[in-house]
Amino acid sequence: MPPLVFPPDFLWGAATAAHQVEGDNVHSDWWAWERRPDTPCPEPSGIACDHYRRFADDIALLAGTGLNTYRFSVEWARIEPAEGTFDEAAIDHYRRVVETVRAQGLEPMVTLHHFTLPAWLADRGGWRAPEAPARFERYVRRVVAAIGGAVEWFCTVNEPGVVAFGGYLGALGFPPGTRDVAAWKGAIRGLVEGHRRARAAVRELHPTARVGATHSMQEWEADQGGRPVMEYLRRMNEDVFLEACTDDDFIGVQTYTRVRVGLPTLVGPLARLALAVPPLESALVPLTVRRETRRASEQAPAGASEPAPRDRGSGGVAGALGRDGERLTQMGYEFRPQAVAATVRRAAALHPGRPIVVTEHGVATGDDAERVEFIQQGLAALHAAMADGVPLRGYIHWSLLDNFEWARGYEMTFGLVAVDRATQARTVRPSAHLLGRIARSGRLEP
Ligand code: IFM
Repeated sequence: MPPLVFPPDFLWGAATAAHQVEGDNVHSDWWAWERRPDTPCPEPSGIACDHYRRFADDIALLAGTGLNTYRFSVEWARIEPAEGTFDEAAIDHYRRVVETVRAQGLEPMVTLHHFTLPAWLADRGGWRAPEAPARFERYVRRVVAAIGGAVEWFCTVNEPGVVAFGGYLGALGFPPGTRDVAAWKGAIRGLVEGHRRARAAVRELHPTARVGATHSMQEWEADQGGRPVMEYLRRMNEDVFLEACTDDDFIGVQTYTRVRVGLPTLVGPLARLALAVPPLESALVPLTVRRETRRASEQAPAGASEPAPRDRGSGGVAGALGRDGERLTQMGYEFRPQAVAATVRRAAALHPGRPIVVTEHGVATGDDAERVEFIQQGLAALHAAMADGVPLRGYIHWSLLDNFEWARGYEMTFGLVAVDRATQARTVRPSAHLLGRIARSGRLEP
């Protein structure tokens, strides 16, 4: 079999997000959330990977593998710790990060919002607050004015569907932890408007930059009965945002697995009816979310499910299988690297001709050989999609470092580079060398 060849200008990278790696993000909503007595987080983020101080070494490690792109986020809560007060030292810090990335010969891709909000905005309702989109735009203008000249790729909002579903419908243990459909829809509106304003601001200040949102997308599968619920969830978690992004310069796709929705056939038409009637929708959706969360914890091994409050779990069991015999990751997800090609194909069908970048794809595993397999199989499936005409421009792996996995704490290990929590020592894993070799040669050996 000949090698699979990728274009010479392909973006090959690894990603991080500020709160997950920097440490001491004390002015953010997550910092407060992790410390509440009823927090779902098994542990606080604390010093994380100390990346705020160690960024230059980490960027050098990334460059040393052979990758050519670093995707990272700038932290709103650091830059604007109190409303209207901008911290010049924090802005200067990110200027230095961008310079360091460039000095290493890497392409910087900057995410403007990756899950965290300044606590002052969260206290007013977060993305539901009427002023949130305008406040986001004001912050984005400060950032782009400071670093825009050296950055050609901007991601406005990371996984807006996850922010809304995970926090405002309370599905993933994210703040603010509200559990109602009105809050969820209010957050969706705020995130869509925030994205639009940020995109316009980037374009005005830096017309040659490429700007887009990064979307959490699943490879969905449903039986006949499950189809209405599946379509509803896909519309609310993915399509409302994808539709708001028809004018973006690129579509960022982030996929980790396949999700199956199955219900007895007779329930299908009833579910379709209920989801179209607002009062019934308000009752049905939280119920479905609870049911799915329970189902996940029944089928996954200890620690691989959505954790109950304060249930630290075991961090996943190697070789664990799901209810239908499928291989599971530490997160309790089906091990399905090729799911990313299904979602990239769907994004291409929804936005014909628009450039697509896989801005995240990765696996939580304690066995790096699985990560190697995940990368190889994912890239092979993506190559086939490109051969069919999908305009894919890059592949960015999640994550550069083992880091703070939100309401799952530090036990989920997604890193190309291992981080020793006690000493902060870094160890570059074989998967990083593999991805770097593919990046350098532009070839995936079969
Ligand atoms: O760690 C997260 C990241 O913050 C957003 N996308 C999914 C990753 C893995 O769960």
